[in-house]
Amino acid sequence: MPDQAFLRLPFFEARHRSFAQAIFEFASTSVPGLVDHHDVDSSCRKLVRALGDAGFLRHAVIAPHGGERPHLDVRTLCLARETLAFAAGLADFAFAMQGLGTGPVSLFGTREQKERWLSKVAKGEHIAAFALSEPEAGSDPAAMTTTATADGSAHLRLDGVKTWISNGGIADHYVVFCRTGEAAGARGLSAVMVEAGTPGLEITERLETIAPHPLATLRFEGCRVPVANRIGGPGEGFKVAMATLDVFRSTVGAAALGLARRAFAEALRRASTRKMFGATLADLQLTQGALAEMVADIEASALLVYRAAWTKDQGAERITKEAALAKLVATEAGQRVIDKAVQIFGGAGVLSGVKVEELYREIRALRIYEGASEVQKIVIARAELAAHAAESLAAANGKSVRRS
Ligand code: COS
Repeated sequence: MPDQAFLRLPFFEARHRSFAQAIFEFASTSVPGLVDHHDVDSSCRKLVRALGDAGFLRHAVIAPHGGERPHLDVRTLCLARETLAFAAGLADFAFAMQGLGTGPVSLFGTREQKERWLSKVAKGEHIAAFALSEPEAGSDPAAMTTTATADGSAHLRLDGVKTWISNGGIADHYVVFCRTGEAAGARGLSAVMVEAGTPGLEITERLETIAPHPLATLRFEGCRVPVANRIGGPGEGFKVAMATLDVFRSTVGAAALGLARRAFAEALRRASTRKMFGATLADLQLTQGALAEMVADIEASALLVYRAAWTKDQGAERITKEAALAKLVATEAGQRVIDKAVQIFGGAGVLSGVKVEELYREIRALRIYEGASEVQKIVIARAELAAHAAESLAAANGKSVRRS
């Protein structure tokens, strides 16, 4: 579970500590029996149902529509992802997608939309998905070409292809981002909820990845949905997507942290018991150096992840830079930590079925999805350049500006 001493830091309240304890117990006792890497669809369905029955998905949506609180509590989301990822990447995935797949509704939905789509997700009765990426528009969603055009006054007609869609094929509904043409680029997109089974929505391909999760390519062809399914205003789709990612990007960092903590726990156990050169691996200074670097990476990641989460929970409207830093640092650090754990295991670390081998496959996609590391660097540098430009302008006008 998240480090006890860390949980006593002022980032957290008593409710976070009791939540961490409860989800750790769930992750240790219930999760292992629900994960079957050879049948990820059925595993995800079971995990979602179990997370819903245990009440944890109430934190993935807002109150009073099945959720626990009127706002998404990012610290709780991060604690859930960190703890579930420690147990199994697939359990983290099942939890995370319920939140990301309804994030636009929680943040921008009308009362009717919230009532319709949130409470079943909170109970684990419905599975949610977020469909932003396209074959030619991943890091640059403003370049998307899937269209939603008026079909009479009460309907939209969707045409195009979405890919890398988590829960694709098993989701009950998809938030689909489409070009509606109010303006060029980012200002001409809208978000639309499409329910599974709507004629014109087809799952064209299931995607097999190094760490198997349910992922698919979707095709929309004359797919007719009510205008009432649009989430946010026409032309606000990019803002809806980015504001949702502002909340969920730091939680990707938290998942990386959970995977890294698990790798470290495995490495500590291995280093303490493996005999080598008449001592244990842990007695060798090179091993100690690796362990120390792992701890430094883990603790730095934890601070950035929970700094971003805490800042959002204090009511900050945008935490774009903080979330980007949390995701960038924690996912890159997670990869390094897990790589070192594999090295400490030696040959046993690359055996199929060994936990560190599984972690090695699980961590890789986190440096790519929900904004690749390169995108996070762009976001961070842009924020700094904008702050610098504002300071320079203020100084030229004889004013001083304090950085937020
Ligand atoms: N919250 C609210 N609004 C936001 C926002 C946020 N976090 N981020 C940007 N916006 C708004 C901006 O204010 C701007 O609005 P105006 O035009 O009214 O000023 C608009 O959105 C466009 O913003 P920007 O100019 O920054 O857009 P860019 O196209 O330059 O964005 C990046 C560039 C790379 C930052 C963006 O495309 C991105 O995050 N890409 C990664 C997407 C991703 O995560 N893909 C993975 C698939 S999802 S699993």
